[in-house]
Amino acid sequence: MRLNSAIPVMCLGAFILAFGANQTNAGPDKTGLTQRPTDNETLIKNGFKHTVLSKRRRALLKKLPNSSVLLLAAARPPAEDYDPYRQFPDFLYLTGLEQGPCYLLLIKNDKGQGQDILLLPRRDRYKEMWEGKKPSLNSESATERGHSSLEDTRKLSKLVNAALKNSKSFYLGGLKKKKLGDWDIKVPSGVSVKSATLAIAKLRLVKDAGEIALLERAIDITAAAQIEAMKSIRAGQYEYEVQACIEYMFKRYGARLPAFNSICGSGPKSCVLHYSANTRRMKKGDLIVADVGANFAGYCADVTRTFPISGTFSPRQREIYNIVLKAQEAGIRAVKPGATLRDVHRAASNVIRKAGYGRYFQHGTSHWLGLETHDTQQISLNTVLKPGMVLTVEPGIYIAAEEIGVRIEDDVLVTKKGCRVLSNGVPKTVDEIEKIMKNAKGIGARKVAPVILRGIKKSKAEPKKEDSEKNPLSGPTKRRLY
Ligand SMILES: [Mn+2]
Repeated sequence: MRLNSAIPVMCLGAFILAFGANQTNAGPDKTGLTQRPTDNETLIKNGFKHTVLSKRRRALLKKLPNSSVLLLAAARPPAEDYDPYRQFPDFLYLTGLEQGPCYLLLIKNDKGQGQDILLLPRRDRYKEMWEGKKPSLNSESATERGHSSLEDTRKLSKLVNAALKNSKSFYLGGLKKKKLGDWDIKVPSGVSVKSATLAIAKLRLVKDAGEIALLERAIDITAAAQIEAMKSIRAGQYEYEVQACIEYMFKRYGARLPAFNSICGSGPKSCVLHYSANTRRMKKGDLIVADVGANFAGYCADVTRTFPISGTFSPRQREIYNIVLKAQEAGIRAVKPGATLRDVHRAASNVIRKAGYGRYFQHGTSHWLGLETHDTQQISLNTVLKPGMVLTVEPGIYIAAEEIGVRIEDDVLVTKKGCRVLSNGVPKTVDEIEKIMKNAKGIGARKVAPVILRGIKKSKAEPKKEDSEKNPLSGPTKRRLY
């Protein structure tokens, strides 16, 4: 979504989904995905294998200096259990747990020997009644999870205070130094308190095979959603209907959440970089920037496509679109081991500048991608690219006076020889987009049974016919939903 300062943009994966009443027997499409993936659980299990998680913690311990302690807290549960819970990405990366309160305590003594302790709450039958069973001290095994030991969260201060007595450095993540008193943790003088986040961010930067598989699934689901949006969009719809179509597809394919607020900006809103109100009614002739991404098991896709509401680009829209596309292709060509995000940005922005639109490209071209949409802000843009890193390439041109905003974003994996575009299944050229939109009737363009909405009366406020292909009001009390 963000450029440079990080423009998050979401991209769609490209696959054509067999979808619809007459397609219940549809087989795999060309990307190999059937109507519903049956291997989501396997992918998640492989991505969060205990042996893999334990290896990550060992790598982190190795990076710590001798005589140090690292304490990482899980995200606290929300004040009300019906509010959403999102685990801190660092904690998820190292433990695979999606709950709090829990703590990870890594201790490295003066001889370089390490301890890897997980603190879990005891089983709480009352909470189970409301929230269901969750991993607890009673249900888990240290050996199975690959920890030196499991401890009760109530022992946190005792364990940390004892470890700090023999240490020189105290690394913290997920909780603040000034809050340590709340946990009865006393830092002895002579122990320096530091942040653990940079060391963990550096580990997270290079993805292993399980992580790449999870990212690919998030991206493929996003691709399906982008394609469905292209097939569904109509003049007269609101932007939030496009968003609904996209997010329905996320859930339909197993991604529980969007990775970030979906950006569906049409007409003048196509020029608002992080627009997420999505409340405008779309008109024939508008472009829409759909910058969206599914979060699959914690891993974030981020794919942007720009397409015309009517299904056909105007000559001017096509002209601007093709400059952005050329810039994006130049940016992708610059992704290879040894280069940096600055090189990628230079390659993309040179194309836009030479075309005379330099001042209309106001954001950076890339950000890292993984367990966060910006994965993470800790990692410098000067970092030298290595195989296994994943980044976005997303130049844009935004001409507010003409209501033309175009952004194209793909998710790219650095490989030994160069790179692989993970989101290349989503149509990207003008011809490909116009072809997929032609005569298409996606899930969001289908009629549903008329519903009774109280309070709606035919009035002068009724939209004029030219605003929409079809009049959405079929009577004084009935609104036909597309
Ligand atoms: Mn992005």
